[in-house]
Amino acid sequence: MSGLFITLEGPEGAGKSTNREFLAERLRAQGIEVLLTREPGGTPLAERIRELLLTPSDEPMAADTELLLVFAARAQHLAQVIRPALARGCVVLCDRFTDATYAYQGGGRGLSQARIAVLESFVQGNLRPDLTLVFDLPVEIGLARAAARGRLDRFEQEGRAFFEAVRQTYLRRAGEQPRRYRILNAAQPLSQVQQDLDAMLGHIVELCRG
Ligand code: T5A
Repeated sequence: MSGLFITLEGPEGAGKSTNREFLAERLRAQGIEVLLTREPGGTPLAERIRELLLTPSDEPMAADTELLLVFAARAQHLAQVIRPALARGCVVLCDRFTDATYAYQGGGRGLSQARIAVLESFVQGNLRPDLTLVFDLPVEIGLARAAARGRLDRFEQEGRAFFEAVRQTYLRRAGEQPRRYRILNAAQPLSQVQQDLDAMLGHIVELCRG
Protein backbone atom coordinates (compact mmCIF):
# COMPACT_ATOMS: atom_id res chain seq x y z
CA MET A 1 0.00 0.00 0.00
CA SER A 2 1.34 3.39 -0.91
CA GLY A 3 -1.25 5.81 0.55
CA LEU A 4 -1.41 7.22 4.04
CA PHE A 5 -4.03 6.39 6.63
CA ILE A 6 -4.87 9.22 9.06
CA THR A 7 -7.57 8.85 11.71
CA LEU A 8 -9.29 11.50 13.83
CA GLU A 9 -10.41 10.46 17.28
CA GLY A 10 -11.76 11.86 20.50
CA PRO A 11 -14.81 11.90 22.74
CA GLU A 12 -18.24 13.24 21.71
CA GLY A 13 -18.37 16.78 20.37
CA ALA A 14 -14.58 17.09 20.10
CA GLY A 15 -14.77 18.71 16.66
CA LYS A 16 -13.46 15.80 14.58
CA SER A 17 -15.90 16.29 11.69
CA THR A 18 -15.31 20.05 11.60
CA ASN A 19 -11.55 19.68 11.61
CA ARG A 20 -11.55 16.78 9.18
CA GLU A 21 -12.92 19.14 6.52
CA PHE A 22 -10.37 21.79 7.45
CA LEU A 23 -7.44 19.37 7.23
CA ALA A 24 -8.67 17.94 3.92
CA GLU A 25 -8.79 21.44 2.43
CA ARG A 26 -5.27 22.19 3.61
CA LEU A 27 -3.90 18.94 2.14
CA ARG A 28 -5.74 19.40 -1.16
CA ALA A 29 -4.25 22.88 -1.41
CA GLN A 30 -0.86 21.13 -1.40
CA GLY A 31 -1.96 18.96 -4.35
CA ILE A 32 -2.52 15.86 -2.21
CA GLU A 33 -5.42 13.53 -3.12
CA VAL A 34 -7.58 13.05 -0.03
CA LEU A 35 -10.47 10.70 0.65
CA LEU A 36 -12.76 11.65 3.54
CA THR A 37 -14.69 8.94 5.30
CA ARG A 38 -16.04 7.93 8.70
CA GLU A 39 -16.81 5.07 11.07
CA PRO A 40 -19.02 3.41 11.79
CA GLY A 41 -20.07 3.77 8.17
CA GLY A 42 -18.37 4.83 4.97
CA THR A 43 -20.27 2.47 2.60
CA PRO A 44 -24.04 1.99 2.15
CA LEU A 45 -23.98 -1.33 4.01
CA ALA A 46 -21.73 -0.03 6.78
CA GLU A 47 -24.00 3.04 7.12
CA ARG A 48 -26.92 0.67 7.73
CA ILE A 49 -24.92 -0.96 10.52
CA ARG A 50 -24.23 2.55 11.85
CA GLU A 51 -27.98 3.12 12.09
CA LEU A 52 -28.30 -0.03 14.19
CA LEU A 53 -25.52 1.14 16.47
CA LEU A 54 -26.67 4.74 16.95
CA THR A 55 -30.45 4.45 17.06
CA PRO A 56 -31.83 4.15 20.60
CA SER A 57 -33.96 1.02 21.01
CA ASP A 58 -36.12 -0.60 23.68
CA GLU A 59 -34.08 -3.80 23.42
CA PRO A 60 -30.74 -3.25 25.17
CA MET A 61 -27.82 -4.10 22.89
CA ALA A 62 -25.38 -6.59 24.43
CA ALA A 63 -21.82 -5.25 24.57
CA ASP A 64 -20.55 -8.17 22.45
CA THR A 65 -23.20 -7.46 19.80
CA GLU A 66 -22.07 -3.84 19.70
CA LEU A 67 -18.43 -4.89 19.35
CA LEU A 68 -19.16 -7.32 16.52
CA LEU A 69 -21.33 -4.79 14.67
CA VAL A 70 -18.56 -2.21 14.86
CA PHE A 71 -16.09 -4.68 13.36
CA ALA A 72 -18.61 -5.93 10.77
CA ALA A 73 -19.01 -2.35 9.54
CA ARG A 74 -15.22 -1.92 9.59
CA ALA A 75 -14.62 -5.07 7.51
CA GLN A 76 -16.98 -3.72 4.83
CA HIS A 77 -15.45 -0.25 4.96
CA LEU A 78 -11.92 -1.64 4.64
CA ALA A 79 -12.84 -3.87 1.72
CA GLN A 80 -14.88 -1.33 -0.24
CA VAL A 81 -13.23 1.99 0.53
CA ILE A 82 -10.12 2.17 2.70
CA ARG A 83 -7.89 -0.52 1.20
CA PRO A 84 -8.67 0.43 -2.44
CA ALA A 85 -8.02 4.12 -1.70
CA LEU A 86 -4.70 3.37 -0.01
CA ALA A 87 -3.74 1.13 -2.91
CA ARG A 88 -4.40 4.08 -5.27
CA GLY A 89 -2.02 6.19 -3.20
CA CYS A 90 -4.70 8.38 -1.57
CA VAL A 91 -4.48 9.96 1.81
CA VAL A 92 -7.45 8.54 3.73
CA LEU A 93 -8.80 10.83 6.45
CA CYS A 94 -11.13 8.75 8.58
CA ASP A 95 -13.37 10.14 11.34
CA ARG A 96 -12.90 7.41 14.00
CA PHE A 97 -11.47 3.91 13.57
CA THR A 98 -10.35 1.12 15.90
CA ASP A 99 -9.07 3.47 18.60
CA ALA A 100 -12.76 4.31 19.09
CA THR A 101 -13.45 0.62 19.67
CA TYR A 102 -10.77 0.46 22.35
CA ALA A 103 -12.15 3.67 23.88
CA TYR A 104 -15.93 3.00 23.71
CA GLN A 105 -16.31 -0.79 23.79
CA GLY A 106 -13.12 -1.28 25.84
CA GLY A 107 -13.00 1.75 28.16
CA GLY A 108 -16.70 2.63 28.14
CA ARG A 109 -18.32 -0.83 28.10
CA GLY A 110 -15.50 -2.59 29.94
CA LEU A 111 -14.78 -5.26 27.29
CA SER A 112 -11.30 -6.69 27.44
CA GLN A 113 -8.65 -4.97 25.33
CA ALA A 114 -7.25 -8.42 24.48
CA ARG A 115 -10.56 -9.50 22.94
CA ILE A 116 -10.69 -6.30 20.88
CA ALA A 117 -7.10 -6.94 19.75
CA VAL A 118 -8.11 -10.39 18.44
CA LEU A 119 -10.85 -8.86 16.27
CA GLU A 120 -8.53 -6.04 15.20
CA SER A 121 -6.03 -8.56 13.81
CA PHE A 122 -8.78 -10.70 12.28
CA VAL A 123 -10.42 -7.81 10.43
CA GLN A 124 -7.45 -5.59 9.67
CA GLY A 125 -4.47 -7.93 9.39
CA ASN A 126 -1.47 -5.64 9.82
CA LEU A 127 -3.25 -2.47 8.75
CA ARG A 128 -3.07 0.28 11.39
CA PRO A 129 -3.36 4.07 11.00
CA ASP A 130 -0.12 5.85 10.13
CA LEU A 131 -1.15 8.88 12.17
CA THR A 132 -3.94 9.45 14.69
CA LEU A 133 -5.04 12.92 15.80
CA VAL A 134 -6.77 12.82 19.17
CA PHE A 135 -9.06 15.79 19.81
CA ASP A 136 -9.11 15.88 23.58
CA LEU A 137 -11.47 17.86 25.78
CA PRO A 138 -13.21 17.59 29.15
CA VAL A 139 -16.27 15.36 29.01
CA GLU A 140 -18.76 18.05 30.03
CA ILE A 141 -17.70 20.42 27.23
CA GLY A 142 -18.03 17.70 24.59
CA LEU A 143 -21.41 16.55 25.88
CA ALA A 144 -22.69 20.14 25.97
CA ARG A 145 -21.69 20.57 22.32
CA ALA A 146 -23.40 17.29 21.38
CA ALA A 147 -26.53 18.23 23.36
CA ALA A 148 -26.72 21.63 21.64
CA ARG A 149 -27.30 19.78 18.37
CA GLY A 150 -30.58 18.28 19.61
CA ARG A 151 -31.60 14.61 19.94
CA LEU A 152 -29.00 12.36 21.54
CA ASP A 153 -27.97 9.08 19.87
CA ARG A 154 -27.61 5.76 21.71
CA PHE A 155 -24.03 6.46 22.81
CA GLU A 156 -24.68 10.07 23.77
CA GLN A 157 -27.29 8.85 26.27
CA GLU A 158 -24.55 7.23 28.37
CA GLY A 159 -23.50 8.79 31.67
CA ARG A 160 -20.47 10.84 32.55
CA ALA A 161 -18.41 7.87 33.89
CA PHE A 162 -18.70 6.14 30.50
CA PHE A 163 -17.27 9.17 28.68
CA GLU A 164 -14.57 9.73 31.28
CA ALA A 165 -13.41 6.14 30.64
CA VAL A 166 -13.54 6.81 26.87
CA ARG A 167 -11.39 9.91 27.26
CA GLN A 168 -8.86 8.23 29.55
CA THR A 169 -8.50 5.27 27.16
CA TYR A 170 -7.65 7.61 24.29
CA LEU A 171 -5.09 9.45 26.40
CA ARG A 172 -3.52 6.22 27.66
CA ARG A 173 -3.19 4.78 24.17
CA ALA A 174 -1.71 8.03 22.86
CA GLY A 175 0.79 8.04 25.73
CA GLU A 176 1.82 4.46 24.96
CA GLN A 177 2.55 5.11 21.26
CA PRO A 178 3.65 8.73 20.98
CA ARG A 179 5.05 8.24 17.44
CA ARG A 180 1.62 7.45 16.01
CA TYR A 181 -0.55 9.91 17.99
CA ARG A 182 -0.80 13.68 18.24
CA ILE A 183 -3.07 15.16 20.93
CA LEU A 184 -4.85 18.45 20.26
CA ASN A 185 -6.54 20.58 22.92
CA ALA A 186 -10.08 20.60 21.50
CA ALA A 187 -11.51 22.68 24.36
CA GLN A 188 -9.95 25.79 22.81
CA PRO A 189 -11.84 28.06 20.40
CA LEU A 190 -12.03 26.48 16.94
CA SER A 191 -9.66 29.08 15.46
CA GLN A 192 -6.97 28.06 17.96
CA VAL A 193 -7.50 24.32 17.35
CA GLN A 194 -7.05 25.03 13.64
CA GLN A 195 -3.88 27.04 14.27
CA ASP A 196 -2.55 24.00 16.14
CA LEU A 197 -3.48 21.81 13.18
CA ASP A 198 -1.71 24.22 10.85
CA ALA A 199 1.38 23.92 13.01
CA MET A 200 1.31 20.14 12.41
CA LEU A 201 0.71 20.47 8.69
CA GLY A 202 4.39 20.34 7.73
CA HIS A 203 4.77 16.98 9.49
CA ILE A 204 1.57 15.62 7.93
CA VAL A 205 2.53 16.74 4.41
CA GLU A 206 5.96 15.15 4.88
CA LEU A 207 4.30 11.86 5.87
CA CYS A 208 1.95 12.11 2.86
CA ARG A 209 4.85 12.59 0.48
CA GLY A 210 6.64 9.60 2.01
N1 T5A B 1 -18.23 4.30 18.07
C1 T5A B 1 -17.59 4.49 16.89
C2 T5A B 1 -17.97 3.20 18.87
O1 T5A B 1 -18.57 3.04 19.93
N2 T5A B 1 -17.01 2.32 18.48
C3 T5A B 1 -16.33 2.45 17.28
O2 T5A B 1 -15.46 1.61 16.96
C4 T5A B 1 -16.64 3.58 16.47
C5 T5A B 1 -15.91 3.77 15.16
C6 T5A B 1 -20.30 7.67 16.31
C7 T5A B 1 -20.49 6.97 17.61
O3 T5A B 1 -20.05 5.64 17.44
C8 T5A B 1 -19.23 5.29 18.52
C9 T5A B 1 -18.63 6.57 19.01
C10 T5A B 1 -19.69 7.60 18.72
O4 T5A B 1 -20.52 7.76 19.84
P1 T5A B 1 -20.87 10.10 15.68
O5 T5A B 1 -22.14 10.86 15.50
O6 T5A B 1 -19.99 9.93 14.49
O7 T5A B 1 -21.19 8.71 16.29
O8 T5A B 1 -20.15 10.70 16.92
P2 T5A B 1 -18.98 11.66 16.98
O9 T5A B 1 -17.86 11.12 16.16
O10 T5A B 1 -18.72 11.92 18.41
O11 T5A B 1 -19.53 12.93 16.25
P3 T5A B 1 -19.84 14.30 16.83
O12 T5A B 1 -20.44 15.03 15.68
O13 T5A B 1 -20.60 14.22 18.11
O14 T5A B 1 -18.46 14.91 17.22
P4 T5A B 1 -17.35 15.57 16.39
O15 T5A B 1 -17.34 15.14 14.96
O16 T5A B 1 -16.10 15.36 17.15
O17 T5A B 1 -17.68 17.09 16.48
P5 T5A B 1 -18.23 18.12 15.38
O18 T5A B 1 -17.15 18.56 14.50
O19 T5A B 1 -19.48 17.59 14.77
O20 T5A B 1 -18.56 19.31 16.37
C11 T5A B 1 -19.61 19.22 17.29
C12 T5A B 1 -20.18 20.63 17.55
O21 T5A B 1 -19.21 21.40 18.26
C13 T5A B 1 -18.85 22.56 17.51
C14 T5A B 1 -19.24 22.27 16.07
O22 T5A B 1 -19.52 23.44 15.37
C15 T5A B 1 -20.48 21.39 16.25
O23 T5A B 1 -21.59 22.18 16.50
N3 T5A B 1 -17.39 22.72 17.69
C16 T5A B 1 -16.86 23.64 18.49
N4 T5A B 1 -17.41 24.60 19.26
C17 T5A B 1 -16.55 25.38 19.98
N5 T5A B 1 -15.19 25.25 19.94
C18 T5A B 1 -14.61 24.32 19.20
N6 T5A B 1 -13.27 24.18 19.21
C19 T5A B 1 -15.46 23.46 18.41
N7 T5A B 1 -15.21 22.41 17.59
C20 T5A B 1 -16.41 21.98 17.15
